[in-house]
Amino acid sequence: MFRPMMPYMWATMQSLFDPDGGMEALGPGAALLHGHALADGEALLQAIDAVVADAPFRHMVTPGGFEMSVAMTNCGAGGWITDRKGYRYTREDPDTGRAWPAMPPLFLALARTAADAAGFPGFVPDACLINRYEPGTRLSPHQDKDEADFGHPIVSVSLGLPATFQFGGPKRADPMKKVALHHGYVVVWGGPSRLAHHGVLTLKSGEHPLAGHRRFNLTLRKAL
Ligand code: MD3
Ligand code: FE
Repeated sequence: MFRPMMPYMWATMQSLFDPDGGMEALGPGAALLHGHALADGEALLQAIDAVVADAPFRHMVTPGGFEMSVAMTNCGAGGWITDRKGYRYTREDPDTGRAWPAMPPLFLALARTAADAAGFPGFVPDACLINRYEPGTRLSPHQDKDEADFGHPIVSVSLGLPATFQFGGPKRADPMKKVALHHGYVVVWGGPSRLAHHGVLTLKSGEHPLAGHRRFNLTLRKAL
């Protein structure tokens, strides 16, 4: 009898057969590295817990006054925030008045190796936004334009429950493609894909062995 595999089992098997994870082009300058973060899954989740002990997750408010369904926090020299005044990077956490927690060395190393593999050598991020999704939450399509220099790529790391990610082109009306982002997947967005519109569809319920009913996403950026 055919028994469908859970997505994380498939990702685990892929990594066993192909420890480098295999690379798939999603668009010009955009590379999906299957399982690049798989071996570090538990350590990454522990590092997130340590950041959150110092800078708790919170639901930020958009300039238009809407509370975001995705909970966020940051680590690194800079952190991305939104409030009624707008979107921007700050050096202090507005909720605690302290500097954002330091970037864990594991985050730096992972961003560097992923960017190297995708053809953006020597990437050194100074900001990491940590997004937490629970079933029913989503991130509507947007562009990431708050960083000082779009010449640097963005490295994203997916952990926990899978999500359907959608991405288009530089214009809002450009057609969107969908791609499933599983635990351990890393995507590097550089070159012409850096200003692509993108979003995350409503998270479906489920249970991940390491992350429970949650999805986490790290976006590592050179923002300042
Ligand atoms: C394509 N995060 O934090 S990661 C964000 O899964 C964000 O939480 C999503 O969009 C998430 O801004 C998507 C993939 C991603 C991140 C940044 C990009 C794709 C991107 C920047 C430019 C183009
Ligand atoms: Fe984004």
